Amino acid sequence: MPLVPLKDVYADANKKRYAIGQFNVNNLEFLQAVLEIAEEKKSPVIVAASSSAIKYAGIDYLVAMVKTGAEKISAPVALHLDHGANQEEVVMCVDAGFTSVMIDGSHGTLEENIAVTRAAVEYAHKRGVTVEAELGRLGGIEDDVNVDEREAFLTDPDEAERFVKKSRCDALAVAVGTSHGAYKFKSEAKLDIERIAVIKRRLGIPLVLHGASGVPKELLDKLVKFGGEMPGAKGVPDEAYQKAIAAGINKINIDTDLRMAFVGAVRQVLVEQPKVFDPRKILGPGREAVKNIVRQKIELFGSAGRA
Ligand code: TD4
Ligand code: CA
Ligand code: ZN
Repeated sequence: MPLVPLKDVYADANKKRYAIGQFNVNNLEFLQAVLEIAEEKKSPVIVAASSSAIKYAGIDYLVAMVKTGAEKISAPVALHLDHGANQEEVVMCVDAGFTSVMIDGSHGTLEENIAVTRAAVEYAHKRGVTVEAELGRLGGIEDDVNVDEREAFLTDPDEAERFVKKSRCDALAVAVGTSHGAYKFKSEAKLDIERIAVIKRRLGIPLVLHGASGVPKELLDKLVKFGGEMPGAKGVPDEAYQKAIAAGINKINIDTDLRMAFVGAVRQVLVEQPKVFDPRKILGPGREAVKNIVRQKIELFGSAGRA
């Protein structure tokens, strides 16, 4: 079917307490993997492109590719701008056919964040496009950090309430202890689940978990086995997804796990079959590996069978 506004699929997820996976894509292989599994699992999915994905692939290629793929399947697909940096990027993506955008004003003051988000909402809502905003700073909750330092980073429920009222964003990315990339926690993984629950009770809108990759041991082992190096990598454990969803998360962003799976499979071919130089025989196994991760996440997030 044609791309759907993210808002359309959020309503059901929010009501029935499950999460929709956001999977970041930069190329054909990742996109095909995500859409094939969305259809197989009858699950809504969010295909996301970051500013650097747009720079890498070109916005016209990305939009054409995602639209083509979405129209071939019956599961609903939203095309989402991940971490939009400014109004210019928001306008560019809305005009190009994205059905959801994130405006990330989390680095500015509360008032600045409200202002940039409000402007994005003005533009996007008129055109039927959903808006995600971010409040707080992503970063691991470490044991040696005192309460004040922690509060300065994590999303404050009072601020969140004021922020959403003023900005009128549709969904809010919250800082609850996760961070982007493969090195999320120095020791034990820790998420402030209670904070999610409090914010959800106050706002009621869909909440988003960024930096949510699990960095599973199998992926790490495979990468290392075939010459990769990721010492000390640590992600979000599977049980934490369930707890976060029960507390009110409706969108979970995954990029790192897909990258690790893809590169592990590609490395394996290159190491085990040095004579291969057909790119399809190198990238194909990468695509298969991405499919396996997307399948696992969709099952964990509870979105299977909701399409
Ligand atoms: O928003 N994201 C994905 C961010 C990826 C952007 O990277 P590039 O600028 O290099 O494209 C997440 O929250 C995913 O977090 P993860 O835990 O998968 O790293
Ligand atoms: Ca941010
Ligand atoms: Zn993110």
